[in-house]
Amino acid sequence: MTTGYLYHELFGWHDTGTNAGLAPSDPAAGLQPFVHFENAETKRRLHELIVVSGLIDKLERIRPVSATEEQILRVHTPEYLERIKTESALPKGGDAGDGLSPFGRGGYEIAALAAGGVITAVEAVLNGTVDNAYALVRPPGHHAVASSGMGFCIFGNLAIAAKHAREALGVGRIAILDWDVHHGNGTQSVFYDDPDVLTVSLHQDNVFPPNSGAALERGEGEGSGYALNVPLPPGTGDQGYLYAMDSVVVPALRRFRPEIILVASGFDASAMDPLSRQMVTSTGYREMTRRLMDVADEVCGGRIAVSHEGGYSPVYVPFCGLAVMETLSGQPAFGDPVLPIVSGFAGHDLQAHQKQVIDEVAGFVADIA
Ligand code: 6DK
Ligand code: ZN
Repeated sequence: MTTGYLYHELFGWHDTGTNAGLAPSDPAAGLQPFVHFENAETKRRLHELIVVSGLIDKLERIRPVSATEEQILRVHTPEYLERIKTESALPKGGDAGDGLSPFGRGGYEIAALAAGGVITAVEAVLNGTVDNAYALVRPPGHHAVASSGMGFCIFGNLAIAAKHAREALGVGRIAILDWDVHHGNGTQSVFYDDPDVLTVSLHQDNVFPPNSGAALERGEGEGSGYALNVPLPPGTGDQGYLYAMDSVVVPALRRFRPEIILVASGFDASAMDPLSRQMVTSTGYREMTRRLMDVADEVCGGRIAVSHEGGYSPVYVPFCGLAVMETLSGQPAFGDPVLPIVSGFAGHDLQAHQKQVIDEVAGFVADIA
């Protein structure tokens, strides 16, 4: 088993500043400056754990190539691309659209490297250089829509890679699973009317974006039925997530039979995350990856390309990411010293109100042709 791994130091240099990703600091309102939640730490520490654990020696390092303007324009409008390039050339940079998504000078080049990194990882899987791949990119991408960034995202990294696979590499059907705790609204919007790209988002019910990702968002026109949303109640843990994998994700992938599975992998559903209220442990992420690999073996020759999204616990994101990469590469567990604490929390079992939501969405899987 060969697993590709992509990381670049420039991803750590994407500058989100000190407005915390909530609102600009405002002393009169009592809002103190605070480092943006989407800062380099979680991802840099994940990379460092990959190195220190020795897993790096078992992975095939992939070098990112920047996305071209043509590739970015398959998802974004020319006006938006120009605005990002213009703001990126300013001494203090700019914001991708909602005031939560700042970037420093040169942010365009880093965002283009992140999008290009996901393209590079997807190409490596498709051309058989590696069996599967993990792109540890930053900034994240799954909230970005055609004409704007939002929610810490500048370009829709996975959407751009999926479009590239479809339009330049001739791939037919693609499935995108998003297990970031926030709704993958941007990715979904790009393929909402497209029956050849199945999007499945597991997220905490109505966290971000506001009023986005309801179970009844199911695609439109020809794409009707090819968007699935599982809005999990707060407090959902390993067993709830695994039940969603077993009763929605895996059956949907079996019916859809994609040629490759892409994953928007945030670790903000973890029990340690400051921005959400879910309970997932590194064991949960390990098992979700295992189930995904099993169905990928069945339907698409094991082809999986993972793109990093959110996750805001500097302590826990590294162990969750390591668990995913160990599983992808078939390597034994290095160990997670936080696991005894988080798996000791009550509430990991599947609860009735969680099951009810998941079962409702499971009923939609039969509409996939
Ligand atoms: N906003 C992401 O993890 C980004 O999905 C998540 C962005 C969430 C912002 C949520 C939030 C507030 C809260 C209070 C007031 C205003 C805004 F894209 C990823 F990085 F992956 O808490
Ligand atoms: Zn998120």
